[in-house]
Amino acid sequence: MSHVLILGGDGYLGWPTAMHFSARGYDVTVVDNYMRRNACVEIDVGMLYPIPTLMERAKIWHERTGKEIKVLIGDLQEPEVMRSLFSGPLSYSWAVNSGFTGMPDTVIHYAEQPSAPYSLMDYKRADITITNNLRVTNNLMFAVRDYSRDTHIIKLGTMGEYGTPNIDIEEGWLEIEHNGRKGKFLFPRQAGSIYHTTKVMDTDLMWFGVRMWDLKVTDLMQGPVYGIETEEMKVDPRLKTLFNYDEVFGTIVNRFIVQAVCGYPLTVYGKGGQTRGYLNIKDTLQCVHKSEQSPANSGELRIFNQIMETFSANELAEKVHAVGCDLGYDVKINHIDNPRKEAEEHYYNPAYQGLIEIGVEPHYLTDEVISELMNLVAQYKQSIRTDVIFKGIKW
Ligand code: USQ
Repeated sequence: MSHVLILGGDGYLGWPTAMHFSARGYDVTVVDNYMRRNACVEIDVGMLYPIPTLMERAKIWHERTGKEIKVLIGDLQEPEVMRSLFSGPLSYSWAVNSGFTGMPDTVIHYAEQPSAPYSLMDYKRADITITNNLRVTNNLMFAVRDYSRDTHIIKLGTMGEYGTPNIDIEEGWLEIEHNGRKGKFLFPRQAGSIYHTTKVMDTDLMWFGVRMWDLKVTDLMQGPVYGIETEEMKVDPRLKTLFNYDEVFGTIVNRFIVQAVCGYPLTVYGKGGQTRGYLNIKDTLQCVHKSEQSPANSGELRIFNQIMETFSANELAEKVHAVGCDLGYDVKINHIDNPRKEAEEHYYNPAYQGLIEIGVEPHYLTDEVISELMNLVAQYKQSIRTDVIFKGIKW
């Protein structure tokens, strides 16, 4: 049985990924230190509904399906914790009884502080973001180098690494002709937050590891993800993924859906021409799974742009407005002063064929999908906290 190790297995994407692989017969281990949950408590932003602990979720999954997801609670910033996952017999008390044997075939790296606004709240949060994201990535690179070079690393990158350049965005690489000579280089990066900057640095670390030690790395440059439900969550409502709609950890589509349901005017930042590539959480799972099935070669940094369609903030607001009004909600659109420093009108033309070519079948943001999401969110309407929707964390 192929062994998949998921770093950051408690998160919005980590837990659905764990169930997705487990349902398909993989041997799955998840590791997390609850950084995201603890940060939500610390800055008091709440989530749409309460979520059982990772241990409890694995237990529910086992009761319902008979399948086992092994759970390790540990901080991957500690090199010894990371190394113990690859070095065979485990010496840590938290792992002793897990039956985990080491040497994953694939490791999926989500173990990062994922929020751009969090990374710019203040110096302390910038430091937490940089320290966590870079140390975990570096620890992973060295653990694989030292113990398990055949392990395929699937790392989550972000489209925000490219910024919004005035040229077409390629899938990771760009051929450049200069003074009559040609070379292939990483596409120029110009991140718009400290968080996004750590993702650029992650990419550079892994590219170094690929060049020096022939590591096998797939980098998935993902856009903002939306959605709640994946196939496996239908097994039991307690298996739903965590869902943020606050300014710090919520992303735009999920936020607009919640805002429409609770009657909060949609928070379009500035002129609203900011265009990004989006994807359904179901497609994140497909993309990761297809990448696992056709791994990068030894000595290859393979990069895919993980988006399925592009929208401006205005287009998203219009879509949510139209569906919300059809469902009887009083949806208003509000343009508020942009707390971020970003281009509000710009050229945006990214390539994103690579994942389709390896078999991903996209879900699109149709009116039906928006209406399903609104109906799901409406079940929790009473617990929506409007005080966390906009605080104006400035860049
Ligand atoms: N925006 C609004 N109103 C809102 C929230 C966002 O107009 O209420 C705008 C932002 O100004 C931005 C765009 O929508 O131009 C996307 O913002 P976001 O908060 O949905 O996403 P972002 O901060 O870029 O980060 C999210 C995830 C991050 C992931 C990234 C992919 O938090 O983990 O890496 O999306 S990407 O944006 O392609 O880099």
